[in-house]
Amino acid sequence: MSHHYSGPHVGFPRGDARLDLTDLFAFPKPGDPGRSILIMNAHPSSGVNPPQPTTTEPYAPEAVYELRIDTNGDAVADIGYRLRVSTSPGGAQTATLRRSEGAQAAQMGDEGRVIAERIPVSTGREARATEAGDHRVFVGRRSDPFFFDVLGALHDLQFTGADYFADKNVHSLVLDLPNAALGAGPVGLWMRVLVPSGGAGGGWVQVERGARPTQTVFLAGDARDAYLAAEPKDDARFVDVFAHELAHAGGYAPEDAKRVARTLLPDILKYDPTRPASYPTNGRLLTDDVIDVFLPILTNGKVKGDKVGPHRDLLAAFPYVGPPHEAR
Ligand SMILES: [Ca+2]
Ligand SMILES: [Ca+2]
Repeated sequence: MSHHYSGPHVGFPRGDARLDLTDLFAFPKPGDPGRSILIMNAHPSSGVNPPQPTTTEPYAPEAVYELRIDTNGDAVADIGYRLRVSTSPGGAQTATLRRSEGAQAAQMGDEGRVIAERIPVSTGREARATEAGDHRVFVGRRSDPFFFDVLGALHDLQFTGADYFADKNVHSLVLDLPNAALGAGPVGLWMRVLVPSGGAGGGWVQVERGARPTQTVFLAGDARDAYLAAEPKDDARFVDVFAHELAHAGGYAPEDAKRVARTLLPDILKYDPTRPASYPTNGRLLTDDVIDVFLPILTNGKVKGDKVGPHRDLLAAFPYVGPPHEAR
């Protein structure tokens, strides 16, 4: 992740851009330190390989898009915000957001207490917020806040500073919620997508997950499907996969590669709502230059950054992500 980066190499989950998670953001609400903003982005508006727009349908109606929260540091989710979307005959989508807790949150499923329903899935410039008790919710198409010279990355990290995402869109779930809804202390966050297993007994399979940007650069090989289906608590088994790529890309010695790989796993975004956000130490702001954090790690210091900085269409208030671009 960003799964944007993996797209050129390995494509979308099941070949379906709607199932692709791109980026996760978590930061204290500006001007209100008792609340937090969580943003889960999915379904990029454009694929890189082949370079063409993706489907105009925002979300897959059969899928569960979930923001997962670990409140006690064991890398097992204790809270899940579960988004399901339905499509009307006219093509417009509405969403239902549920909150699962405890043992239910640790399992795969779409159950949970309804936080908000009939949320209009926005596709235009206006961002209509849905008020739901002490939560405020937005679902819909927005300007993609991610910034990265993707084509430079594909040309052996020869960066020109061309921001591939400057005119791209994505689909955002934005939550404005009280810190108390996250538990009593620091949390671990990640995202996942479930789809029906199709088996006789019903049930679900996990086809996508992630938290930190830039993880799936490590997953060009056979481990990708296993990684996307896995739970963070089991991520130690991917240390060797990550280390192999670090040794290759950064020239790390084997033990150094393993040491660095362990800093990238489990794939969880740590967030303490009582402290300012700054990736990679605490949460992630929309303006954090995660690529410039990552490139020196990947290359063992040889490449410092991609010469691209944050977008200027971000909003100072809810939903914080900018209005969608007309051109897709
Ligand atoms: Ca837990
Ligand atoms: Ca950058």
